[in-house]
Amino acid sequence: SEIKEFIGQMPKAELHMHLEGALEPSLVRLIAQRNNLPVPSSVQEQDSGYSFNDLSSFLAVYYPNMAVLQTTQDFHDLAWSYLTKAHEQKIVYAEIFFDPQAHTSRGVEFATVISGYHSATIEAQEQFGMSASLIMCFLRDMDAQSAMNTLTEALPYKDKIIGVGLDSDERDNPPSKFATVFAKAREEGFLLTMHCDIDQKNSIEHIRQAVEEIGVDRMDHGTNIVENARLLNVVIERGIGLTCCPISNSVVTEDFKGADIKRLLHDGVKVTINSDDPAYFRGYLNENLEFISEKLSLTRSDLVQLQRNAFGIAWISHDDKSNYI
Ligand code: ES4
Ligand code: ZN
Repeated sequence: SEIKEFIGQMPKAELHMHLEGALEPSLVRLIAQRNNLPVPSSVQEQDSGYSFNDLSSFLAVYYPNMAVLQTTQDFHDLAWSYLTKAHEQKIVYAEIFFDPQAHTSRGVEFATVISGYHSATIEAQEQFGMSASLIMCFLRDMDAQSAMNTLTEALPYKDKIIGVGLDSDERDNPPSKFATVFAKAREEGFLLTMHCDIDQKNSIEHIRQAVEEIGVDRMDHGTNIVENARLLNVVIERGIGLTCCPISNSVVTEDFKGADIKRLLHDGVKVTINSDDPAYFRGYLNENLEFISEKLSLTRSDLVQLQRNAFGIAWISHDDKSNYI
């Protein structure tokens, strides 16, 4: 269709995707075989995709699959797989999350993870002229001390990591649990974001903590902010962007609340569209833009605004932004 072509040809930025979530079943199989490891049960039969229907069943496939990732080459190949796909979809700038604790907890060195991922971003710059920056996420279902240890391990690689985030299971793991870690990260010069999921039972309180106690520069998801006029004003005033993931939300939540995204967009909040875990939710950025524009009957001007927002809240210098918008 026309809108699909419009989406495809538009130069785009993506700000919310988890590299480990780009692990396609075919790549799991390939890496398992070259490392002489058992092929995880989730990918044994098919290429038709993974099977899950909510956040915990998703995480129960997502973490075991990562066990195949062992060497620098493995991490490189995973990032390269995403970056080539992103380039095909006309993404010219990407900020990509990674979960070091999901690997260091299995005995993989932090250096192995970061050097594999980083080398792929260098190659993407050289081969495609595409820029990509890494954001290190802490797993919020692990304790704050483990996050702090991870931050300490990351310090020698500061020049390769633009910011820090917070992901995994939000239930009973509020932002305040990581206040000290995020304060230290800010002191070290990292930019800050964190997941504030839309189906969270204390979602407004979590958003409040993220904005007021942690002082985040961005929020991942966070669209429940429509419920609180005061916080909504703070976000608009500070220009805090929201990175939304419509296909992901439609899988792991009852109601993906697309109407909230549209309202925020029209209220001037810097909302963006992203793929989250493209291999798992079976949609890269273009498919997410197609999905949302169909569901919400977005216009071309809405789609352009979503991409202006993405470049506008991207963690790049003002001068670099002018190359894109
Ligand atoms: C995630 Cl969908 C989702 N939610 C929370 N944490 C995550 N990490 C990767 N995908
Ligand atoms: Zn996410």
